Amino acid sequence: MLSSEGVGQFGDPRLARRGSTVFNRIVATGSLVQRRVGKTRAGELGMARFLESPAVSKEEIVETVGERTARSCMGRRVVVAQDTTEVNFAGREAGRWDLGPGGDGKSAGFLIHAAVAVDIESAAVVGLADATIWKRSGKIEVSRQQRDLAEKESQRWLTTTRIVADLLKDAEQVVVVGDRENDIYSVMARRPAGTELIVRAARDRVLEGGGKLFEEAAEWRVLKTTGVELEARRPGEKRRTARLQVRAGGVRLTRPQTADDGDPALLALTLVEAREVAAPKGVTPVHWRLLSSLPAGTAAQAEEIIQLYRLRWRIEQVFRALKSEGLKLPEVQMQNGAKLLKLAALGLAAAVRILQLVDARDGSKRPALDVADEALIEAALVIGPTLEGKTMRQRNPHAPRSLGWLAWIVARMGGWNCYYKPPGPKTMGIGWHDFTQHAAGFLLARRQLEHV
Ligand SMILES: [Mn+2]
Repeated sequence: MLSSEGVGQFGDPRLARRGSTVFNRIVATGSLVQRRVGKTRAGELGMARFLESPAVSKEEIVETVGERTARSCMGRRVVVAQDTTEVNFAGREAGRWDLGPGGDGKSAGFLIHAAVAVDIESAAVVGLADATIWKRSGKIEVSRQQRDLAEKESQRWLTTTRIVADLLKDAEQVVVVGDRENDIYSVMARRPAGTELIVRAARDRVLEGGGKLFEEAAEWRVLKTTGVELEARRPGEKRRTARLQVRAGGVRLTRPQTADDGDPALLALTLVEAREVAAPKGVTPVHWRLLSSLPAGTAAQAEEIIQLYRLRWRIEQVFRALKSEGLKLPEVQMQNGAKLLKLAALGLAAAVRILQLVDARDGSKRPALDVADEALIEAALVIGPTLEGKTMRQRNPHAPRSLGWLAWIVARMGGWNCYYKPPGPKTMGIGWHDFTQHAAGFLLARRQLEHV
């Protein structure tokens, strides 16, 4: 089996093969619906058996994908964006669906906390580093219980940061980035060695000497005004360039009463404030207060922190590809909760893969090893030339072994004719599926020749 497309060993080569097939079919069809992914009755049953098998766990799927991401991150500077998202099946009762309650306490739902590695240089998604997928237990009614739950769920930020730090220890730099939910004193205070952090501040914390965090920055002078590209966050919205006033300085946060006594009484961090000026009518102006372990002694350093925080949009894009656009996880009809959570793990990995393929088609110079292992690349070196035509337009213009080169081959296999518009996610998905099948055939034949 091709290790690069495996989603786990599961202690059984047949399950490993089945998992790989299901994963590739999800990417190819852009769907999580059993009938579409399975295609035939046999395919449907294969998918059902895979998800039902007690030997298949969402943890092994996530770990397998995470190890691949770790290899791709070696020697690179990466932002690891982490965030929680809820998958909510509105209008369906939690009990009947064998799930826990969603955030509204009524409808069935579950949670995904994911960490996605993003290349700092190119803003490309490198891969899924880690994910925890779980359902809430019991009803959320009592306020005390709600608090406990909130605390338990906030633990994820710390646990995930530690897993990421260990997993990506061979990266040149790891900057863990989180939104306002990540503004938890204990999480910031216990930052693992070898990682940096950027967190959007949610709380107006008390500083050493009695001042307040938000007032502090307001008094600083503007270091520079800079344009920052903001992606569209919802359909109908346009990508725009925001003009941000940048202020920065060092702050010393005091430990809040809610924090653990074991945490340090003071925490020295950098605060960067980015405030949008001249925002267009109808949009909420950007106002970010970012706490970071990185220095911001110069305007350039402060701007770098803002640019790194901005890369967080890529995890939002992954969640959208899994939920609303693309794979449409909340529309899946699968009443077995355990199966559904495994499907969510496969879907999350597939959403990342689809984004990577779409990123790659723009002629990336990054290594093809980001999405495929050495065996697949060797197969591509043989398959590639057979897809080239006589005219210049029909020749692969990219350097062999680059991601752009591999994406060209995948697009051709997906039916792209080298002319007109660039291949879309559908073409890339189908192409990826067909390419891995051809490559598997090629590698099998080569192995047999070697053993003659
Ligand atoms: Mn969030």
